[in-house]
Amino acid sequence: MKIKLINPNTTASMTELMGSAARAVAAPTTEVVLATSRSGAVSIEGHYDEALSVLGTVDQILEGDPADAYLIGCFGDPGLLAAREIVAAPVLGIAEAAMRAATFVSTSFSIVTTLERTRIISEQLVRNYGMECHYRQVRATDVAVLDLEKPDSSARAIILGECEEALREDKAEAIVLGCAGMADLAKYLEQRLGVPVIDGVAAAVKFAEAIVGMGLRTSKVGDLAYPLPKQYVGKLSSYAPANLFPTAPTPPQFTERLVG
Ligand code: 2AL
Repeated sequence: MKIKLINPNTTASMTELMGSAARAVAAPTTEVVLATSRSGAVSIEGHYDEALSVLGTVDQILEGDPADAYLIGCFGDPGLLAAREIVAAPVLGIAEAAMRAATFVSTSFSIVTTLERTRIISEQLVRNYGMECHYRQVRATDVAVLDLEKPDSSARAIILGECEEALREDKAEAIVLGCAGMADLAKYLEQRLGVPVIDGVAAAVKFAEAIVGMGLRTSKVGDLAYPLPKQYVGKLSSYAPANLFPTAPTPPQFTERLVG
């Protein structure tokens, strides 16, 4: 099967890093295709970065050969539900995949993430995914996303220290890594901490293989139905649904329903 792993930030070296993590766990019969967004921020560290990343992800989903599943490789899962609307193939976000994996191997996990300002994004995801009773805390390290890539940065030591605090203070039983750029740290941390350390990229690959293997597709009834056909104006006019993908049937107008 073909899994397309999309990096919603525009830093190609980070895509390669997550690609290595994805391929390390993928089945021999799985082809992992990598895609880096061509538009938007070099790193995603806030709501604005996230919101503007979504079009780059949409472009990557709609371009090229169709895949059997799509992965959004950023821990905020930016645009996840929008992406699920526009294709029937399963779309997985790495944050959701990591948290769900953590619940299979622990009863309480903490998330170790990047900047303090991204804490709220992770906390909102915890609530959205119904994870409140499975998690202990979001721990921000104030490590910038792009610093994760710098060989001479202290990022690795800082993250290890924060994970140790999570075990000691939160009594966490597992660690969820809160950034795709941490994908290469999972094994390093696990060996030192002695608890499961979950990288969402690897988790998303394995869940995607399972979901595709079960023949499951995204429901096109209700919330995740294809978008309604309508006009889009201004800079986004080319993103009008009818130009790009199948559209949902237009709902009856209120007056039509009254009449009939
Ligand atoms: C991320 C991530 O996974 N990729 C990115 O650019 N920003 N997440 C984060 N918490 O900083």
